[in-house]
Amino acid sequence: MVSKSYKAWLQYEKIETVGIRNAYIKQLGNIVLPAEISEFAPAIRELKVAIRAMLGIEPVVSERPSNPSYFRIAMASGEEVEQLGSEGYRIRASRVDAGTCLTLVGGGTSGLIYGVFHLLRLIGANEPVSELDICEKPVSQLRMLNQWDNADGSIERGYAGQSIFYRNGQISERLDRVRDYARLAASVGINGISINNVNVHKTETAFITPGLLPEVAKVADVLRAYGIRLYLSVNFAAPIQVGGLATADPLDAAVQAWWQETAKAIYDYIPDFGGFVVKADSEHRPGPFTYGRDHADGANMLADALAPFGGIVIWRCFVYNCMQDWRDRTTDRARAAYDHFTPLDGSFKDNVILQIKNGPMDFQVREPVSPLFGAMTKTNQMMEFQVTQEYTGQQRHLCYLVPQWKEALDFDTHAQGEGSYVKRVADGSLFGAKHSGFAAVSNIGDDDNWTGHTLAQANLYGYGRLIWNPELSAQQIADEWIRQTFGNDDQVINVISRMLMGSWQTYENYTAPLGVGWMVAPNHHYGPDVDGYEYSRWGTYHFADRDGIGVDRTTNTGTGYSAQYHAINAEVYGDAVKCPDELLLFFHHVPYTHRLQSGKTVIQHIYDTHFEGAEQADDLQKQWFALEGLIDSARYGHVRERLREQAQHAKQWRDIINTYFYRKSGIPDAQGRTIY
Ligand code: GCW
Repeated sequence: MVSKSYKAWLQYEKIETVGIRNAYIKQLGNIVLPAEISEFAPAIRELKVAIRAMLGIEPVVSERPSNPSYFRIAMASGEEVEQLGSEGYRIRASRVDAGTCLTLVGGGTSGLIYGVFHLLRLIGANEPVSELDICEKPVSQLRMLNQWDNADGSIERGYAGQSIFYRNGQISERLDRVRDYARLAASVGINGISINNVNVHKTETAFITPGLLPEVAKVADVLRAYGIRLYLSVNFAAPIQVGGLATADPLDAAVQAWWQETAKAIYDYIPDFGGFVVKADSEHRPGPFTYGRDHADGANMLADALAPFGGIVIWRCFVYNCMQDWRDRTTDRARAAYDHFTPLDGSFKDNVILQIKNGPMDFQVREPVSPLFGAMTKTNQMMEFQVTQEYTGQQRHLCYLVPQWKEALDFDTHAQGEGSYVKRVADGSLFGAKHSGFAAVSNIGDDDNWTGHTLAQANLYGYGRLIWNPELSAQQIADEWIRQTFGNDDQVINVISRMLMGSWQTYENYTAPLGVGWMVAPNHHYGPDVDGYEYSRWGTYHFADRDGIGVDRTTNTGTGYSAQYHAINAEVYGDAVKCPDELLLFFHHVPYTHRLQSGKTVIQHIYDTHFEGAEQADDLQKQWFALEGLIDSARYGHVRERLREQAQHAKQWRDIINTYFYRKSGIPDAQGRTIY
């Protein structure tokens, strides 16, 4: 029996209200399908499964209508082919003789799949379909998930069990779970998955060799059925490690030839292979620097190998010095990606895309947008988000991240004057990029509910929906997800929606304040440790002492990072008076008595938000209690447990942070609350 947590947002609950159900039965009871579309195509199979479950009938499939009202499915023809593109679709209702014809036209097989899922979403929300007139296609081109899964079954930064792709050093023999993942992913428009960790270890380095390609190809087959292309993370030193060469120098002819042959072998097995994801010269991974070459040399060499087959190279910009000395006040990790990559603008091949993390550091609860967006006008770029909650509570805490991502996408870079939003870089329109889009580190594993915390399913869902169309609001996405996951009860929707929407702010309140970040325990990154990274080799500092806190990234007295933004933003960030409160300590080192725009001092803000955050976390539990009996007991009980842990852990955060800053600053809480 498949559990409700496993079904995630594809519940297909039976519609109990007879009137509503009958209206759907009338419209969808007869599926009219042209001979060119197989009844066994994933889109049609999905539709039938859902109709059976939600309407309790077996739909009649025929080539000509057999009912007065019917549901016609077709592939685009004529003008529509271009209008819709292969991923677009149209759903339209029109009057026919004695009834209504609902038509779904898919621009291609992917469009058909997306169209079916759209319609099912509407039915799940009990929306009427007899007046529909919808035309959709994705705003962004590449809509990827990055698995950080290892062949041994572990997942780097995974918080939901073991990998669904691998077991005991091998690609899983049973791929049903991968198929179900593909379904979930396709239902929100994902069209690419890189199936192995960007830190490519020994076994995975050999995925691109003929010995293992047949196994990889089986995964590709499963994904392909749902319109998803397979990508692999590759090891830049593969020519040495599996190719038997003495070097991996990108300008060496033998190395180039090796990658070309390798690409050819890959495409023999996987004709629609997406391409490579590369983490090079980053956190001890090999890369072109070893040979005195730059990142364009490295990326272009791989791009040349993939070009004949239409593949792309996704080159990550997470390159920084992770062994910084604390006495060196000029090296700034935040500056690194920009400093490394902007001089190379225009020198990358057109099948290279730079994958840039949303912020300049590393997926903290609050960071400014990476200044690389808007700084490279002649280079393909894509956004990298982290759906897995490495720094945002590791799926033990509730943290709905769509509002955070939205903020990044709505940021105005001013690269080409007002309105140069990050979302327009990511959709390729701002600089007319050939390739663009999104990637995100996935949050799933083999836990029954996929994501560890059942409510963390909303982040996976939300990621897909948001990048399909960045104009959707976080609220709208939350609402859709709740209806499909938990049904249409108003109270359930209101409560969960309120919980989700406030959860990012709540998490920020009781963790690192005012954009400073990094107050987590080193290595595993869970729980408070204010000085954990302050005294480690990783160069991620808050510089708190008895007088003040924050990192001076201004031009006059600091690292100069603020000047990596276009003038208007540089001016705001560079000025402690104008800088938005939530990012103050990211850009400035200030005394604890510095007054924020909110009117509070920095120290009082720290105390207030921490007391408030812990209360809000406690309140999340109480809100959830109201749902007892309104949702199934298994999911209710599981979430209740997670929220209980969160509430307790939030108190620990509160106390550790507050006592640290009280003892550092010597300034008491104006409200005299308990600080240890
Ligand atoms: O967020 C950090 C993680 C590493 C990760 C790295 C990266 C895959 O702590 O675990 O490595 O970023 O993005 O490459």
